[in-house]
Amino acid sequence: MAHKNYAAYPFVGIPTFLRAPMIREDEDLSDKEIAIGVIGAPFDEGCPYVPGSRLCARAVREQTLRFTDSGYYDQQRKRMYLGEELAKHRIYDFGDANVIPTDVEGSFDRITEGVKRILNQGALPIVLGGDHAISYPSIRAFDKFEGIHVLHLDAHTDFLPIEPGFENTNTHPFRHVNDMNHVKSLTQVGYRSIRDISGLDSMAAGNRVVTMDEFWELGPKGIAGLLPEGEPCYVSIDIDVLDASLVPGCVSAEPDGMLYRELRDTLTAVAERVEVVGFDLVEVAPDLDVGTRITSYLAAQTIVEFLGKICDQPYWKEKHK
Ligand SMILES: [Mn+2]
Repeated sequence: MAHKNYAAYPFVGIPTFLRAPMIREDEDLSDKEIAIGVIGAPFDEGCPYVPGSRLCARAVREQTLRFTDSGYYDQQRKRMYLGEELAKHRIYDFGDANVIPTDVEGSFDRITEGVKRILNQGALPIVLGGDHAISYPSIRAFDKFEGIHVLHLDAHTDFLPIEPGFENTNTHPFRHVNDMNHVKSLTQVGYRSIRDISGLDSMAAGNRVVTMDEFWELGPKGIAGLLPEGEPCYVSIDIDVLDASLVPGCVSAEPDGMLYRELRDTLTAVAERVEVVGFDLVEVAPDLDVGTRITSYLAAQTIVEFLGKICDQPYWKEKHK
């Protein structure tokens, strides 16, 4: 009689992303077929209030141990996703970029290098924050692309002006992104914080800023329709795009945000509309979370469902036969 695989229980084992094999820093990758590379960017010095998102990547990895090793079942579409990627072992966990406290620029350089290492394999990088400051070094890594579009899902626009000595907080990254030559457009969705006035600057800079009222008018497909069809796109997900009631483990949580299904359906529509070339998820602070770890769990589920939809697209299947 076959024995149950006890390692499948979430409290057993070393938490790499979906139990993917771990890649060492100096490892030769030439014999590996890597389609998806996960990297942690455990940096939270950009946080202006209560820190803690440096532990986001670790907590999200742990929550991914709750998913099965044969993919996930989509209740809307009544079928499995991610089965092939898991069965063929195409997902690898590249560990964490070496973040060193107070060495902001060095840490950012190592995040960029880590994302580039994944891109050099022709693989899709998934970057686990950290706070939102890490999207700057992550998106910077795509500079060899002819041009990418950036979709940013967040209650805030993170677009404060850059001043000497005040340029790398989690309220600055999209000001940097706005200035990158390889970034062809920036679309920011979910804007609603009444504390954040940087959205006005972003609009003035010509970016598309979508408030929650506009989100509800447009719907997920309408949001995806703001992006140019078939073009390469990087997606940055702040967990605070979800409503505050859903994300107790996020210090920047705001009311009047998305339901989970609204975020999921938006990401699905985006995966179907553009070619997703990478994404990040940031701002989960596990020590602030409740005992069920619901914020980390929602983050893990968001990533897993988005990845499943990306891997189901014709552009993906063509590239990874
Ligand atoms: Mn935010």
